[in-house]
This record gives sequence, structure tokens and C-alpha cells, in this order.
Amino acid sequence: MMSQPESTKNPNSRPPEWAGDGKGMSSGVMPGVKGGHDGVPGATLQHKRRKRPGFTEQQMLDGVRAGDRTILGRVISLVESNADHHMDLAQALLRSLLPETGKALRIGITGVPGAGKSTFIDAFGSMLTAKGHKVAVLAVDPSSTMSKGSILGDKTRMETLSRDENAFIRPSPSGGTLGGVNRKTRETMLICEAAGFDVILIETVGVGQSEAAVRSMTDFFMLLTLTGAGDDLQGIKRGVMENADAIVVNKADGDNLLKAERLGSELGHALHYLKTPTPGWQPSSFLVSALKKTGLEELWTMLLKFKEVTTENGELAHRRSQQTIEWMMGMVLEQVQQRFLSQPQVREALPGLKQQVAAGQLPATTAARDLLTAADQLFSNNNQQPKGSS
Ligand SMILES: Nc1nc2c(ncn2[C@@H]2O[C@H](COP(=O)(O)OP(=O)(O)OP(=O)(O)O)[C@@H](O)[C@H]2O)c(=O)[nH]1
Ligand SMILES: [Mg+2]
Repeated sequence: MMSQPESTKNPNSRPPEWAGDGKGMSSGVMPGVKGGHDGVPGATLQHKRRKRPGFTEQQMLDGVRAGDRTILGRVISLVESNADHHMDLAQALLRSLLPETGKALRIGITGVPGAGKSTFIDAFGSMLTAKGHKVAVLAVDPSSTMSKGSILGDKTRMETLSRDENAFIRPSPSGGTLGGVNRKTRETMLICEAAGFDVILIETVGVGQSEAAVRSMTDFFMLLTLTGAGDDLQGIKRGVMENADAIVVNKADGDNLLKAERLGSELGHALHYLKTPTPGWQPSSFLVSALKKTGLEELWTMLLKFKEVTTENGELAHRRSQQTIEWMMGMVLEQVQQRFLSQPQVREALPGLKQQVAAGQLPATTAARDLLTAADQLFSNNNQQPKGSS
């Protein structure tokens, strides 16, 4: 990150506390306006601003390990930051904490808006904390950057859990790209595990890409569904069903109970004819009411069974190592793509080549080769042509 030239810096500003010596900060914090607020004279602030204490790396490590919520929040903010010096520190912390990660059961929850995911997580999470578990709730919702309202923004829907000291709720990071949100959520999950949370619930909206992201970071993937609103058997995409380790029909209460029971048995039947996402595990359907808190115990019993079966047959360990490798490769490929597309030669040549390809004047393969040749310096080492590039 570029630091601002000294001459343009406001002499009255200082780096924020958490920035250490402030190197690399492009802006500073201005002292408050005396005797007024927002330029309104006399409207003095009643309360004193509490200074955020700075923590050393060791204090942060100890704090996370001890489950200190303030420090946990601070470390997650570092993980979520896009500033290079925060990223370096976050990576150092993660590296030290890595041996303490991996102990939680990681559960992904998807479903259309209004399926009752937040209500369900509130009820299910509260049941688990009552059993002595520590529950972390995270979200993957790339749209939250645009709409400003995260799916977890409505903490009112998780009223019980948000007041529970054995629960920790973190809304979806505003990371811009799905890749950014993806990395931040994964690393937040690891930090939460090091802090002793043994159940991680990750909520996502029922759209392809973020669903796939959550599937790729969890042990168990649960589809929460409901009757009506076109979300019956035909309404559920086969691909989503084939990804689910269980399908949970929510709102099985009141007038809706009979319909829910019918859908539940249809789904249970259908699941037997579909590909299963986890070798050695047969997905089935469940009925719950997040509102009336019914069916939740059965669900937990099933999740424990899943853990037992996949630990025994090695699938859990295999899935996790595959996920981590794919994640690493994903990050590399994303960077390579970004660097390639930002090469001046590529940026210069691309519009013209696209036009010619669209107009049918140039074969796509030729254009692709021309483009790669234009950017060869990106891949070459000491001007050596990479193998197979001709
Ligand atoms: N009858 C009944 N209503 C429920 C149940 N669970 C949730 N609801 C209601 O369904 C509505 C949507 O619930 P949410 O928990 O916000 O649903 P969501 O899936 O998190 O929705 P988004 O965050 O918008 O994707 C709310 O009005 C809830 O009160 C249930 O088990 N039974
Ligand atoms: Mg919600």
C-alpha cells in the first residue's frame, strides 16, 4: 500500500491506534471538534470516547485461545481487512493458531429467502449452547456489499443467540468479490475454531455461486426448504439436492404441518434415487419448525451420526484436505488471472481481439494465442519461453 506523501498529510492527523506506527496508512485520524459536534457549537458529546487498546501479537494469540470476545472480534477484523500490513499480521496469527483449528463440526445452511434460515439458526444454535456447545454463526452473502443489508444484518431474527455468551455471530464480510468473501469467511472460521467454538453454522442465500462456496468450506451441507411458494419437489433444483447431506423442511407447524409432511416424504423418497455428495452417507429429509422448536433434537442426532460415520470411513479428513488444496489453488488461479488481465499488453490488445472474434474475422483460438503471446513476459522467467506456449 502506498503511503501518502508527507507534504499532503494533515499535520494534525495521527494514525489510528490499531495501525501501530501508522506506516502504510494513507490517511489519519483527526482530533475531534472541540465544544461541538458536526460543527454545531455547544452540542458537546456527553460521553468520552474510549480508546481502543492496542494488542501485541502474543496478546492476540492468547486472547483468541482464551476465547476473549473483544480480541476475537479484533483478529477477525484483521482477517477481513484488505490492507497489506493487516493481511501480513493476520497470516502470522493464523499460522500460529493452525494447530488449534479443525475441531469444530462445520455446517453449511442454504435455502431461498424466507425459508427461515435465520430463525432456524437462532433456535438450533440456542439448543446447542444449552447442551454446552459453543456455536459460531457466519454468513456468505456477496450481495451484502451492494445492498448494505447482510442476511445476518437482521440480528433481530437471531435475538436469542445474539445475547448468548456461548454464541458468536459474525455477519458476512463485505469483501467485494465472492473470492474475497470466501477467503475471509474461511479464515474467520479457523479463528473461531481456535477460540474454542465447536459448532460452526454458515448461512448462505440460495444462489449457485455462494452456495458452492459454502459447500466447499463445510463438512455438512443442509438445504432448508418449505412448502408452497413454488419450492416443492419440482421447484428444488436437482443440482442443489444432489449437493445436500440432508434436506430440512422448515415451518412444519400449524396449518402447514400436513403439507410439510407430504413434502418431507416425497423428498426422502427422491433422495434415494439421486447421487449422494458424501460417500458412505445416505441423505434423508427432516421436518422441523424453527418457530415451535420441534425436530431440532433429531437433526442434531443425525449430525452426530454423520460425524461418526465420516470420521470412521475417512471421508471427513479427506474432504477437508481436498477443500484446503482447492482453496489454495483457487487463490493462485484467481491471482494469475488478475495479473494476466492487468498486463498492459493484454489490456491494449484485448478490445481489438474481442471485436475481431465477435465479427468472425479471427478464430477464437488464434486470438487466445495472440493474447497469451502478448503477455508472455508474465509467465517467462529471464525471458525464457514457457514450455508449450508456442
Ligand atoms: N410458521 C413458521 N414461520 C417461520 C418458521 N421459521 C421462520 N418463520 C418465519 O419466516 C419468515 C422468514 O424467516 P427468516 O428466518 O428471516 O428466513 P431466512 O431464510 O433467514 O430469510 P433471508 O435471510 O431473507 O434469506 C419470518 O417471518 C419467520 O418468522 C417456522 O418454523 N414456522
Ligand atoms: Mg436470514
